[in-house]
Amino acid sequence: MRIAILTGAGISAESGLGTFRDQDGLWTKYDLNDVATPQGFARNPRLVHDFYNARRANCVQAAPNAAHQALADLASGPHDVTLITQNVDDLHERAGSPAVVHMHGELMRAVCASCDARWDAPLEMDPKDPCPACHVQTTRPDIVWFGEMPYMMDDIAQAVTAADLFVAIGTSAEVYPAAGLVELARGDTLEINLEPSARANAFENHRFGLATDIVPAWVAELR
Ligand code: BV8
Repeated sequence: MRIAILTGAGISAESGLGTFRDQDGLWTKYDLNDVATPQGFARNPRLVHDFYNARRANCVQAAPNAAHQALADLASGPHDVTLITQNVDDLHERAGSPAVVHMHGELMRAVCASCDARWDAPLEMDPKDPCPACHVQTTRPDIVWFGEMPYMMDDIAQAVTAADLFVAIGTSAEVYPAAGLVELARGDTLEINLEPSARANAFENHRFGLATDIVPAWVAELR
Protein backbone atom coordinates (compact mmCIF):
# COMPACT_ATOMS: atom_id res chain seq x y z
CA MET A 1 0.00 0.00 0.00
CA ARG A 2 1.22 3.55 -0.80
CA ILE A 3 1.14 5.64 2.38
CA ALA A 4 1.86 9.39 2.50
CA ILE A 5 2.46 10.72 6.02
CA LEU A 6 2.60 14.39 7.09
CA THR A 7 3.98 15.06 10.56
CA GLY A 8 3.96 18.24 12.63
CA ALA A 9 5.39 19.45 15.93
CA GLY A 10 3.05 17.17 17.91
CA ILE A 11 5.08 14.08 16.99
CA SER A 12 8.16 15.63 18.62
CA ALA A 13 6.33 17.02 21.67
CA GLU A 14 7.03 13.92 23.80
CA SER A 15 10.71 14.20 22.90
CA GLY A 16 10.70 17.49 24.78
CA LEU A 17 10.74 19.78 21.72
CA GLY A 18 8.22 22.59 22.01
CA THR A 19 5.19 22.77 19.77
CA PHE A 20 4.05 26.09 18.39
CA ARG A 21 0.43 26.61 19.27
CA ASP A 22 -0.14 24.62 22.44
CA GLN A 23 -0.59 26.65 25.62
CA ASP A 24 3.18 26.97 26.30
CA GLY A 25 4.10 26.80 22.61
CA LEU A 26 6.89 28.70 20.91
CA TRP A 27 4.53 31.21 19.33
CA THR A 28 3.34 32.16 22.81
CA LYS A 29 6.91 33.17 23.74
CA TYR A 30 8.11 34.68 20.47
CA ASP A 31 6.38 36.75 17.81
CA LEU A 32 6.73 34.60 14.70
CA ASN A 33 7.09 37.81 12.67
CA ASP A 34 10.32 38.55 14.55
CA VAL A 35 11.93 35.09 14.31
CA ALA A 36 10.29 33.15 11.45
CA THR A 37 10.05 35.64 8.56
CA PRO A 38 12.68 37.03 6.14
CA GLN A 39 11.69 40.53 7.29
CA GLY A 40 12.37 39.61 10.92
CA PHE A 41 15.75 38.18 9.92
CA ALA A 42 16.64 41.33 7.96
CA ARG A 43 15.65 43.48 10.96
CA ASN A 44 17.54 41.50 13.59
CA PRO A 45 19.64 38.54 12.41
CA ARG A 46 21.17 38.18 15.88
CA LEU A 47 17.73 37.55 17.47
CA VAL A 48 16.83 35.01 14.78
CA HIS A 49 20.14 33.15 15.06
CA ASP A 50 19.74 33.06 18.85
CA PHE A 51 16.20 31.64 18.42
CA TYR A 52 17.42 28.84 16.15
CA ASN A 53 20.66 28.27 18.11
CA ALA A 54 18.52 27.58 21.20
CA ARG A 55 16.24 25.21 19.26
CA ARG A 56 19.26 23.47 17.70
CA ALA A 57 20.74 22.91 21.19
CA ASN A 58 17.37 21.50 22.36
CA CYS A 59 17.22 19.25 19.33
CA VAL A 60 20.70 17.82 19.94
CA GLN A 61 19.68 17.03 23.54
CA ALA A 62 16.38 15.43 22.51
CA ALA A 63 15.85 11.81 21.50
CA PRO A 64 13.40 10.30 19.00
CA ASN A 65 10.32 8.84 20.69
CA ALA A 66 8.23 5.71 20.08
CA ALA A 67 6.17 7.50 17.41
CA HIS A 68 9.26 8.43 15.37
CA GLN A 69 10.52 4.87 15.83
CA ALA A 70 7.24 3.34 14.68
CA LEU A 71 7.29 5.37 11.44
CA ALA A 72 10.89 4.25 10.83
CA ASP A 73 9.78 0.62 11.36
CA LEU A 74 6.85 1.15 8.96
CA ALA A 75 9.25 2.35 6.24
CA SER A 76 11.28 -0.86 6.57
CA GLY A 77 8.18 -3.01 6.01
CA PRO A 78 6.23 -3.97 2.86
CA HIS A 79 4.49 -0.61 2.33
CA ASP A 80 5.65 2.24 0.09
CA VAL A 81 5.95 5.09 2.62
CA THR A 82 6.54 8.78 1.84
CA LEU A 83 7.34 10.69 5.03
CA ILE A 84 6.76 14.45 4.77
CA THR A 85 7.41 16.63 7.80
CA GLN A 86 6.73 20.24 8.71
CA ASN A 87 9.25 19.79 11.50
CA VAL A 88 12.77 21.16 11.25
CA ASP A 89 14.21 18.73 13.83
CA ASP A 90 16.11 15.59 12.77
CA LEU A 91 14.32 13.11 15.04
CA HIS A 92 12.76 11.16 12.15
CA GLU A 93 16.25 10.60 10.67
CA ARG A 94 17.71 9.68 14.06
CA ALA A 95 14.90 7.13 14.53
CA GLY A 96 16.00 5.53 11.25
CA SER A 97 13.49 6.86 8.71
CA PRO A 98 15.35 6.47 5.40
CA ALA A 99 13.99 9.43 3.41
CA VAL A 100 12.43 12.45 5.10
CA VAL A 101 10.93 15.30 3.06
CA HIS A 102 11.52 18.45 5.12
CA MET A 103 9.04 20.83 3.52
CA HIS A 104 9.91 23.58 6.03
CA GLY A 105 13.67 23.01 5.95
CA GLU A 106 16.07 21.66 8.57
CA LEU A 107 17.49 23.10 11.80
CA MET A 108 20.77 21.20 11.20
CA ARG A 109 21.34 22.78 7.78
CA ALA A 110 22.45 26.28 6.78
CA VAL A 111 22.07 28.22 3.53
CA CYS A 112 23.73 31.34 2.14
CA ALA A 113 21.25 34.11 1.29
CA SER A 114 23.71 35.42 -1.33
CA CYS A 115 24.87 32.34 -3.27
CA ASP A 116 22.38 29.64 -2.11
CA ALA A 117 25.19 27.31 -0.98
CA ARG A 118 24.03 24.77 1.65
CA TRP A 119 25.99 22.99 4.37
CA ASP A 120 25.60 21.31 7.76
CA ALA A 121 24.90 24.08 10.27
CA PRO A 122 27.30 24.55 13.19
CA LEU A 123 25.61 24.25 16.60
CA GLU A 124 25.83 28.04 17.01
CA MET A 125 25.32 30.30 14.00
CA ASP A 126 26.26 33.97 14.06
CA PRO A 127 25.37 36.88 11.74
CA LYS A 128 29.12 37.44 11.19
CA ASP A 129 29.73 33.88 9.92
CA PRO A 130 31.10 34.06 6.37
CA CYS A 131 29.51 31.73 3.83
CA PRO A 132 31.97 28.83 3.24
CA ALA A 133 31.44 29.23 -0.53
CA CYS A 134 31.22 32.96 -1.30
CA HIS A 135 32.51 34.30 2.05
CA VAL A 136 29.73 36.91 2.27
CA GLN A 137 28.29 37.26 5.80
CA THR A 138 24.74 36.27 4.76
CA THR A 139 24.38 32.82 6.32
CA ARG A 140 20.95 31.77 7.67
CA PRO A 141 19.33 28.61 8.98
CA ASP A 142 18.00 26.50 6.07
CA ILE A 143 14.45 26.98 7.32
CA VAL A 144 11.36 27.96 5.27
CA TRP A 145 9.98 31.07 6.96
CA PHE A 146 6.48 32.50 6.63
CA GLY A 147 6.06 34.06 3.21
CA GLU A 148 8.63 31.68 1.69
CA MET A 149 7.75 28.75 -0.56
CA PRO A 150 8.01 25.35 1.18
CA TYR A 151 10.43 22.86 -0.39
CA MET A 152 9.57 19.92 -2.69
CA MET A 153 5.92 20.91 -3.12
CA ASP A 154 5.58 19.18 -6.52
CA ASP A 155 6.95 15.89 -5.19
CA ILE A 156 4.80 16.23 -2.08
CA ALA A 157 1.62 16.88 -4.09
CA GLN A 158 2.39 13.89 -6.31
CA ALA A 159 2.96 11.56 -3.34
CA VAL A 160 -0.22 12.67 -1.54
CA THR A 161 -2.33 12.38 -4.69
CA ALA A 162 -0.96 8.90 -5.50
CA ALA A 163 -1.29 7.56 -1.95
CA ASP A 164 -3.80 4.87 -1.01
CA LEU A 165 -3.71 6.38 2.49
CA PHE A 166 -2.83 9.92 3.66
CA VAL A 167 -2.09 10.29 7.36
CA ALA A 168 -1.50 13.55 9.26
CA ILE A 169 0.21 13.15 12.65
CA GLY A 170 0.66 15.85 15.32
CA THR A 171 -0.28 18.96 13.40
CA SER A 172 -2.79 21.70 14.19
CA ALA A 173 -3.36 22.18 10.43
CA GLU A 174 -3.07 25.93 10.87
CA VAL A 175 -0.18 26.46 8.44
CA TYR A 176 -0.57 26.39 4.67
CA PRO A 177 0.12 24.96 2.16
CA ALA A 178 0.79 21.93 4.46
CA ALA A 179 -2.71 22.10 5.95
CA GLY A 180 -4.20 22.00 2.45
CA LEU A 181 -2.51 18.73 1.45
CA VAL A 182 -5.47 16.68 2.67
CA GLU A 183 -7.51 18.19 -0.21
CA LEU A 184 -5.20 16.39 -2.66
CA ALA A 185 -5.71 12.97 -1.08
CA ARG A 186 -7.68 10.55 -3.27
CA GLY A 187 -7.35 7.52 -1.00
CA ASP A 188 -8.32 7.04 2.62
CA THR A 189 -7.41 9.75 5.11
CA LEU A 190 -6.54 9.48 8.81
CA GLU A 191 -5.78 12.22 11.35
CA ILE A 192 -3.72 11.21 14.41
CA ASN A 193 -3.52 14.05 16.92
CA LEU A 194 -4.01 15.02 20.56
CA GLU A 195 -7.27 16.72 19.59
CA PRO A 196 -9.18 17.56 16.39
CA SER A 197 -7.09 19.87 14.18
CA ALA A 198 -8.41 22.85 12.22
CA ARG A 199 -8.88 20.49 9.25
CA ALA A 200 -10.29 17.49 11.16
CA ASN A 201 -13.47 17.59 9.05
CA ALA A 202 -11.44 16.89 5.90
CA PHE A 203 -10.31 13.51 7.28
CA GLU A 204 -12.51 10.40 7.15
CA ASN A 205 -10.84 8.71 10.12
CA HIS A 206 -9.40 10.06 13.37
CA ARG A 207 -7.43 8.67 16.28
CA PHE A 208 -6.98 11.08 19.17
CA GLY A 209 -4.39 10.71 21.92
CA LEU A 210 -0.64 10.87 22.54
CA ALA A 211 1.45 10.15 19.44
CA THR A 212 3.63 7.68 21.38
CA ASP A 213 0.50 5.62 22.17
CA ILE A 214 -1.47 5.96 18.95
CA VAL A 215 1.26 5.76 16.26
CA PRO A 216 2.93 2.50 17.37
CA ALA A 217 -0.51 0.85 17.72
CA TRP A 218 -1.57 2.07 14.27
CA VAL A 219 1.72 0.86 12.67
CA ALA A 220 1.36 -2.53 14.40
CA GLU A 221 -2.00 -2.99 12.64
CA LEU A 222 -0.33 -2.39 9.26
CA ARG A 223 2.59 -4.78 9.70
C1 BV8 B 1 3.79 30.34 1.72
C2 BV8 B 1 9.62 26.85 9.97
C3 BV8 B 1 3.68 31.51 -0.30
C4 BV8 B 1 9.82 27.80 11.07
C5 BV8 B 1 7.27 27.06 9.51
C6 BV8 B 1 -3.01 30.04 2.40
C7 BV8 B 1 -2.25 29.43 1.42
C8 BV8 B 1 -0.86 29.60 1.39
C9 BV8 B 1 -0.22 30.35 2.40
C10 BV8 B 1 -0.98 30.95 3.37
C11 BV8 B 1 -2.37 30.79 3.37
N1 BV8 B 1 -2.84 31.47 4.45
C12 BV8 B 1 -1.80 32.03 5.12
C13 BV8 B 1 -0.67 31.74 4.47
C14 BV8 B 1 0.66 32.20 4.87
C15 BV8 B 1 1.36 31.24 5.83
C16 BV8 B 1 0.44 30.59 6.81
O1 BV8 B 1 0.02 29.46 6.60
N2 BV8 B 1 0.20 31.29 7.90
C17 BV8 B 1 -0.62 30.72 8.96
C18 BV8 B 1 -0.02 31.10 10.31
C19 BV8 B 1 -2.05 31.25 8.79
N3 BV8 B 1 2.08 30.24 5.08
C20 BV8 B 1 3.30 30.54 4.63
O2 BV8 B 1 3.82 31.61 4.77
C21 BV8 B 1 4.03 29.42 3.89
N4 BV8 B 1 4.57 29.97 2.69
O3 BV8 B 1 2.61 30.23 1.72
O4 BV8 B 1 4.48 30.91 0.70
C22 BV8 B 1 4.55 31.75 -1.46
C23 BV8 B 1 4.02 31.55 -2.71
C24 BV8 B 1 4.83 31.81 -3.80
C25 BV8 B 1 6.14 32.22 -3.62
C26 BV8 B 1 6.66 32.37 -2.35
C27 BV8 B 1 5.87 32.15 -1.25
C28 BV8 B 1 5.25 28.94 4.66
C29 BV8 B 1 4.83 28.23 5.93
C30 BV8 B 1 6.07 27.65 6.60
C31 BV8 B 1 6.49 28.53 7.75
N5 BV8 B 1 7.52 27.85 8.52
N6 BV8 B 1 8.25 26.41 10.10
C32 BV8 B 1 10.19 27.05 12.29
O5 BV8 B 1 9.88 25.86 12.44
O6 BV8 B 1 10.82 27.71 13.13
S1 BV8 B 1 5.69 26.77 10.02
C33 BV8 B 1 5.62 26.19 11.63
O7 BV8 B 1 4.28 25.76 11.83
C34 BV8 B 1 6.41 24.94 11.92
O8 BV8 B 1 7.09 24.41 10.81
C35 BV8 B 1 5.34 23.94 12.32
O9 BV8 B 1 5.67 22.62 12.08
C36 BV8 B 1 4.29 24.41 11.47
C37 BV8 B 1 2.93 23.87 11.66
O10 BV8 B 1 2.68 23.79 13.04
P1 BV8 B 1 2.40 22.34 13.64
O11 BV8 B 1 3.52 21.45 13.23
O12 BV8 B 1 1.03 21.92 13.26
O13 BV8 B 1 2.55 22.63 15.19
P2 BV8 B 1 1.43 23.25 16.13
O14 BV8 B 1 2.10 23.60 17.42
O15 BV8 B 1 0.66 24.28 15.39
O16 BV8 B 1 0.44 22.01 16.41
C38 BV8 B 1 0.91 20.88 17.11
C39 BV8 B 1 -0.24 19.89 17.14
O17 BV8 B 1 0.23 18.70 17.79
C40 BV8 B 1 -1.45 20.38 17.92
O18 BV8 B 1 -2.63 20.13 17.15
C41 BV8 B 1 -1.45 19.52 19.19
O19 BV8 B 1 -2.77 19.19 19.58
C42 BV8 B 1 -0.72 18.29 18.73
N7 BV8 B 1 0.02 17.62 19.80
C43 BV8 B 1 0.72 18.20 20.82
N8 BV8 B 1 1.28 17.23 21.56
C44 BV8 B 1 0.96 16.03 20.99
C45 BV8 B 1 0.17 16.28 19.87
N9 BV8 B 1 -0.33 15.30 19.09
C46 BV8 B 1 -0.02 14.02 19.44
N10 BV8 B 1 0.75 13.71 20.51
C47 BV8 B 1 1.26 14.68 21.30
N11 BV8 B 1 2.01 14.35 22.36
